[in-house]
Amino acid sequence: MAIKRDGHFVTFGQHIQEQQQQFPNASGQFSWLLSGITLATKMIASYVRRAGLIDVWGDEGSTNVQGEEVKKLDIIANDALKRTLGYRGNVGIIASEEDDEPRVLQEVDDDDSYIIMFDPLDGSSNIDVNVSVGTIFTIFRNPKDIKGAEKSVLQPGSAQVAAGYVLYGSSTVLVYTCGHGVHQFTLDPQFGAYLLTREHMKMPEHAGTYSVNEAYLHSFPEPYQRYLHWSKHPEGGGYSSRYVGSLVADFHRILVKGGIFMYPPTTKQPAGKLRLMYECNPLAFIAEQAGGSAIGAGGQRVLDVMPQDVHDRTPLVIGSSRNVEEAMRFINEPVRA
Ligand code: P6P
Repeated sequence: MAIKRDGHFVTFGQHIQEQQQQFPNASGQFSWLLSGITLATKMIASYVRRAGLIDVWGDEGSTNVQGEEVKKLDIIANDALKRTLGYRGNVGIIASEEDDEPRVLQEVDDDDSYIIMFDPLDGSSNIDVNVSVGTIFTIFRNPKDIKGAEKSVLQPGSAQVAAGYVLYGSSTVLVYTCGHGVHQFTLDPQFGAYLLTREHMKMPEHAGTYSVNEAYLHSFPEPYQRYLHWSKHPEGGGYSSRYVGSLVADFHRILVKGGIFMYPPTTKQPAGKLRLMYECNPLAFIAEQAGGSAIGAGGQRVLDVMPQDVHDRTPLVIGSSRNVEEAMRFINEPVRA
């Protein structure tokens, strides 16, 4: 149910203004920036909701820097975000998962300049079969003392000033944090506005659900296999399994209901499949703000990882704090023969 304050719905714009008050020296530029992202996601939602009626199914014909088939909707989403953010005077650098290199929009040298990174349409291969997809974004300050976009974007996740995602699911929901809690908005197609529907979200400390692609079980490192065996065993966790195969959908379920998601290293992708900057950092920021945890390679907190390249990948274990602790007890153990 949409939340009301003094009898009125709370829009995303209003909420950002309220949050703005937490940043005494903010100049209102930040909310202008976020409104550019929400505008783009409304455009993306309109295409996603008409897939099949308009020609947005299938491949565009090229492969991206990740070596993945580019879907028609990937291009539309990428263009919508770059177009709406391109006119926001305080965006210094844009980095998209779809593009080879970070794109310097403008050399903005005042303090209020930002870097925006995004995965414009995560899980886009699910579009053709009507499964939820998502947009993931993260915002950093653009450091004045570092020259060159390639270097400026290489910041640890702990330096994020905001992060969020939009899930194009049974409804279109936007979830974001700017370090003061996690808040959810639902797009009202009649108003064309995102209305506050959950505020100060807290992930349940524990839940009996795990989420992983078990097809790769035999290529996971042995401690992960041991955890998964325990998690489903009646004398172990006795957990059930849910796996959509669209990261934003799997994460959102865990944010609301608890549980654990993992994408371990595999033989094919020993560094993990998921992208550190565009996927894991934003979701880790949200998870921790909601009381959960997010762990990357070598048991390191995702938000502490120092990126080497904007397209770095990482293994990911994310979710309810006690579920992650349980898993890490197995994963941190020495490999057994
Ligand atoms: P797999 C989608 O391609 C994606 O990047 C994430 O949305 C999702 O969690 C993951 O890949 C699914 O990967 O190997 O299970 O198909």
